[in-house]
Amino acid sequence: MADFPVLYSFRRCPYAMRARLALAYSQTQVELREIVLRNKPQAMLDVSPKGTVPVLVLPDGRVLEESFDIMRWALRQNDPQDWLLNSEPELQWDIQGLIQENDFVFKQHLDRYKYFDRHPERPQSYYRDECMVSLAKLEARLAANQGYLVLPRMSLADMAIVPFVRQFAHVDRDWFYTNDYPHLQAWVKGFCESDLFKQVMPKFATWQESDSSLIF
Ligand SMILES: N[C@@H](CCC(=O)N[C@@H](CS)C(=O)NCC(=O)O)C(=O)O
Repeated sequence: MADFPVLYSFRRCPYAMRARLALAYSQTQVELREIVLRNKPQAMLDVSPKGTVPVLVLPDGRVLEESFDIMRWALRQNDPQDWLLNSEPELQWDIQGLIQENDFVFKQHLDRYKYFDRHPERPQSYYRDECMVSLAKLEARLAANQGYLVLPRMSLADMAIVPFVRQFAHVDRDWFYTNDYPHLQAWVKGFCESDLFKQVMPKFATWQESDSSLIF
């Protein structure tokens, strides 16, 4: 299947999810290889020894091994609603800043909140409060931009970050949907109910080296 890019992915991983969202939105077809993190295929490690998903292998042999790079690559192929904000270049730094905070600050706290039993030095509520520092900033942005993060319309930032906030919401749904963050709740709910989200979340069978291709 040399003509299609190959995407190594793990269904529930929020990084892989954001890559699949951008690929689906841009209508870029790929050969999807669903992996198990505990048993990564050698074919993936051969092209990307760091061993994280997502990884996108392009037909010309280039390897993209950061989810944000995969998103940007996909949107450069086709971006019908200008998620890249090419029409507002001064806001592109804003997107970068939001994603940096998400990936390097919020994600650390999210992991501790989700797997609090592995971090017994503090109660779970402490890790949740740490998450809320980042989430309060998102709530303010969503309130100011009619339900979106950067402009009153969808952008790359929304799609790159909402899979992580969904994960946060699902740690304790009752708490999330009864807290004082109505815009955050509506944003996550709208995402979970969207056709695009459903499109990237079917149950993929795990890829075996001998498998025929699954085009996504
Ligand atoms: N900076 C990477 C992070 C990707 C990442 O950490 N993915 C996790 C899964 S959610 C992973 O593959 N972890 C390796 C492992 O658990 O063995 C990106 O943006 O693609």
